[in-house]
Amino acid sequence: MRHAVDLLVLSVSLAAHAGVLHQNGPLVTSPTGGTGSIVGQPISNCDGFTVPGSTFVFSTTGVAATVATDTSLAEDFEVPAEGWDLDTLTVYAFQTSQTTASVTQVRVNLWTETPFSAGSPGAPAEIPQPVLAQSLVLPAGPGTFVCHRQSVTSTATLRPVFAYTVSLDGLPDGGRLGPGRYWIEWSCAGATSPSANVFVPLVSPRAARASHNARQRNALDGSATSPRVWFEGREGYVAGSSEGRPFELPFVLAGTALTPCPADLDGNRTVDAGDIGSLLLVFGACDAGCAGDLDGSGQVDAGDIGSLLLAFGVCP
Ligand SMILES: [Ca+2]
Ligand SMILES: [Ca+2]
Ligand SMILES: [Ca+2]
Repeated sequence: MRHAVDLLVLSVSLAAHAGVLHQNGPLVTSPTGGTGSIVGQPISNCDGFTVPGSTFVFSTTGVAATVATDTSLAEDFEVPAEGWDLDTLTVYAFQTSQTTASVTQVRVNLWTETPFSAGSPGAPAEIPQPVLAQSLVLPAGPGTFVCHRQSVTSTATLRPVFAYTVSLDGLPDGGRLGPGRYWIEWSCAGATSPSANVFVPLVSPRAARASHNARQRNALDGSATSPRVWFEGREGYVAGSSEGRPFELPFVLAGTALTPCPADLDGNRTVDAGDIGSLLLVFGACDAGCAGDLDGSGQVDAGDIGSLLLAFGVCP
């Protein structure tokens, strides 16, 4: 019984640190703006965009991220110095004419460089590869209604967007990421009728985020049969006449922001015998604050072994 109580206390103290790590939104432009049959419901209106040289207003309700058509999306995020332990990814999606949550599966991958592929505009000499050779194939879960996605001016269109939250524990090292810039890639599978296409709405209002740079894996010319390549998404892009404009995609990363763990000398987030070995290798005088001088005495000695033993176990 005593043991069970201790475990409960442990899980509570861990849960206290878990939470939203990155919020790449927003999406809802009016929490109660729906009219007609969706009166009072939250809506997400597109930001209109007039294509240069014309009067046509581009209104991007969503961009494709469909397993069946081999299309996907990627967005970037920055992990700070101590690193993160990712738990979940939440993405937002709708399917044409679907009124209930219809996405069944989310496929996820991770990149440590901007996604490019052979044939991408501006592709580097060495084409980067995703972290996983095969994307994670994850059940989409029940889906939660978020808002209705609509054109610039409509407030009564039924195009319900649902949030889907999937586990990232299948990423290498259980989703633990060191500091740096990453890209998360995702694609969805859902109902096949009336169309298998799954769309992801854009961050709205657009001005809520700077540095728009979402990437799409799709056909450069928009044709269903053309090769899929990575490129920067541009709404209103018309080859030869309009460069269009980049955009952002909403997503949420949740998990734990890792805290400093100075006794973890080899950086595996556990203080163990390996760290004692690392400490013995640097035994002796050193500059204050050197790795291994855990008590800041200006030398690595028995006192630091004591400090290390006190920190033994999984880093917080
Ligand atoms: Ca971005
Ligand atoms: Ca260690
Ligand atoms: Ca010391």
